[in-house]
Amino acid sequence: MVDLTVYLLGGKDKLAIRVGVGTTVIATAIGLARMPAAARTLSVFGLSALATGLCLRRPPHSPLTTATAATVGAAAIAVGLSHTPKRDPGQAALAVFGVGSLAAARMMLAYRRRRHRLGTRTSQGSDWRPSGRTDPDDGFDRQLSVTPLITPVDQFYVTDVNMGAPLVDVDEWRLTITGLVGRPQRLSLAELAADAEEFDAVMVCIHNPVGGTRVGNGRWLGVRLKELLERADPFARSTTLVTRAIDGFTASLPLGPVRTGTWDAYVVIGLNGEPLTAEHGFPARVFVPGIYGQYSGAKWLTELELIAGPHSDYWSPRGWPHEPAWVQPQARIDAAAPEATTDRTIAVVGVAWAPPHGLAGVEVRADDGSWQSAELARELAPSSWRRWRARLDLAPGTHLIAARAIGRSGEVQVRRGRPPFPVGASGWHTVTVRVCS
Ligand SMILES: Nc1nc2c(c(=O)[nH]1)N[C@H]1C(S)=C(S)[C@@H](COP(=O)(O)O)O[C@H]1N2
Ligand SMILES: [Mo]
Repeated sequence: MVDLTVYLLGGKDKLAIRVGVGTTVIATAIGLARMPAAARTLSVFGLSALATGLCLRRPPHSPLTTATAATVGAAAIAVGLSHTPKRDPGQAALAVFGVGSLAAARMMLAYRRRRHRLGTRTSQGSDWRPSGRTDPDDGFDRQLSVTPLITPVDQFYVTDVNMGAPLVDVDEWRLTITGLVGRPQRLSLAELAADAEEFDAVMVCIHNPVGGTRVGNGRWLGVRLKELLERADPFARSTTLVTRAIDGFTASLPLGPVRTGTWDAYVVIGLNGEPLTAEHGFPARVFVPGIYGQYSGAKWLTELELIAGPHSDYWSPRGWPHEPAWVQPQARIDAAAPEATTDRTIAVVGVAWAPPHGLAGVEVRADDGSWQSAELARELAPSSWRRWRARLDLAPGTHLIAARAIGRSGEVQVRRGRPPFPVGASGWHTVTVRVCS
């Protein structure tokens, strides 16, 4: 179902859900209008109470949602009370007043959190700003600006289980390291920022179809998990690191490779020279370059817990394998068009990635022709994507162009197509071009 939705909607999933909810509300309203009056009152009351409860639940969302929820809730209670047989106007007023003040308090809290989110100040009151450049040079010129080397934050895909990003009050927020540790930690954003370093890496959603856009190349600012965990002095018997987020999402990683640094794992606090945005997990998230986002990228992080034995994560009861899935080498074609000079020469450009060890090469071919090496732009980091370009001289007619990536460990992107479930999509990305005679 999810694969099909992603395939049909691309990055518009949240919009589609909103439209779906809107349609359901209208359909429900029509249905209610045709019900007998008594049943209608009861249903309106029940549904409104349900909607209000859902809107007011944690994690906190926007003040607008809260205000709407409160209004609907108060109206529902008023309607409910005015239809009770022995109605007492005093009681009704009291109930509406009660709901109103609860909602007002809740709304003020949401406003406060929003204010904190918009400010980028840490609890120490000092501004911090990642130092690195965000427009690195890979040697390819603007001609390749079809796909920026570093994905701008507003173009970076967003995938999570929430309709809106949770808002976090950074003054109150702490990252705790708990469980089987000798020295539990409570770290503020400023404390994390003190030890953060920048790194370039591609983040991929396991739902990304071949050629899809649920992948972004970021310049991240993060603290190595290896160092954070050392501060907490983990007990020898701890085997699993559970990462927990404010929305109830969890992802666990085997502790061994994270502790030794075999896996390059980070607690990330910045993206592209700025603090994380709410959508991308402000104030902090986990990221292990090379492992798909759902297994390694908990946003709105609150806790790192060390335990002995396995842990059932957010995705486990939903049928996904327990083991973290690794991103396979993949090449994406972003444009294939005749060069300005001759119509027979097709310029093919794209990006390719093979985190965490890096790309060895990208190859392209037309139809069943032989593979030809593409020119690779300079590598920012092994986990970063690389832009590539190739030229194909083609006879007039329609051609199918394919690209494949080859990883440093020798693995070649395979032809056999596979849907994203359960370990990520595979297959070659292909595009069709027409060469005029
Ligand atoms: N707290 C939380 N973290 C989460 C998720 C989520 O639903 N909740 N989704 C994960 C998934 S499936 C992916 S692919 C990445 C996406 O990160 P992005 O939205 O910043 O691109 O976040 C991961 N982290
Ligand atoms: Mo994902």
